[in-house]
Amino acid sequence: MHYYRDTWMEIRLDAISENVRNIRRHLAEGTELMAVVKADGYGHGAEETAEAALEAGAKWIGVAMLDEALFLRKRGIDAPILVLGYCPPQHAQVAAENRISLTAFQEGWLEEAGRHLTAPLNVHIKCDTGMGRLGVRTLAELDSLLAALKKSNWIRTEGVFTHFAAADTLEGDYYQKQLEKFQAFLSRFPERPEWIHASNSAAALLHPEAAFNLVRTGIVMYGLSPSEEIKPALPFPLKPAMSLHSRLSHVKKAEKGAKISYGCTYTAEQDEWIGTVPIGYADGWLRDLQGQEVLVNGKRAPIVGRICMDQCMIRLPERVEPGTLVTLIGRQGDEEISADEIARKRNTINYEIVSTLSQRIPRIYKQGEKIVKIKNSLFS
Ligand code: PMH
Repeated sequence: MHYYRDTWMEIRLDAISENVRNIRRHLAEGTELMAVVKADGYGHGAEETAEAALEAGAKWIGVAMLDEALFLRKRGIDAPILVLGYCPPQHAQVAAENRISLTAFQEGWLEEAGRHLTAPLNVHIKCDTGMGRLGVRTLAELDSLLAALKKSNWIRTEGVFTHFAAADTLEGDYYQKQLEKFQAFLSRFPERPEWIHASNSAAALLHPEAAFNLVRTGIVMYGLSPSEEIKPALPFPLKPAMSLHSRLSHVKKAEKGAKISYGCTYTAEQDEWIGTVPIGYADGWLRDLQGQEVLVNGKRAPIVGRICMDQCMIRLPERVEPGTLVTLIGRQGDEEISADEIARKRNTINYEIVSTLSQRIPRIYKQGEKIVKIKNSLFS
């Protein structure tokens, strides 16, 4: 696989493996790990991330939708997969045929899914203990769901789960409330399903003792903290897997007073060296990153003027050669620009930064310094 543009993302698969091994070491004996690889592995590549996580000991794969699960099956991933989000019941048979487990929380859904099934389907019951997104909300609702499940011919209750809304804060009251509510839901099961899970990354790392027999970790697998607040409380150092790079396509001297980019929002205050970087908002390098710094020869250089669709301009500390490496996320020498720094600049969270870098950016997969795979979605 080739790519011909001077902008690329590097994904360190060995970093993902190391993060997964560290999480597993931290978990209580008997707690397994579900690698959450929805949204193309938070932008890192679902297939590659799933493979690295499974090799490092993950038992389950978690995705948001059936299409993502089917993609992984097509790519030969054989591990158990759970669709964490809603799947329309008329597609239950497709899930069953591909040994994909679905999330269930409505009686009507069970009835409708049952009408489409001609093979066994595994479901995990979702309890809403305070996230307010999906799930049964009362014990009575759960009781009637369990009664409906008992009558179903093809549907087997393989798991039960909930999702925490505020595990990524140091103040643990809401987490505790949700945990207690989940315990109450669990007590209604005449027989405990095989898999019981609640924890996301933050809960898995901060409360490993309450992890039941499965945790669903996404962000820490990729080497990023669930929040800035809990970063200092994390039990081991995380290794960010993703870095983002480019090369200067043009270097010029802008005379004092020269304007840069659409809208002429930047004016050179003196004679300045300006470099052009071939990455823009259509790559997910959005316009609100104007002013953000990038790394050139180990030094910080700010983005000046508006970010265009495919390019942006930076003010260089000195004249450098066209073709010089530009690091937008990652390390050069002693300087580092983290996904957290980009998130702060954009007033958002690191999850959003890594998962919205567009598929137009080629992905270079590495084990250590060795390139093991190149993916360019424009050609696949
Ligand atoms: N389980 C469910 C149901 C999720 O929705 C997510 C992440 C995870 C586990 C993993 O969380 P982590 O990455 O913090 O470990 N879901 C989302 C979301 O919907 N928006 O941001 C993260």
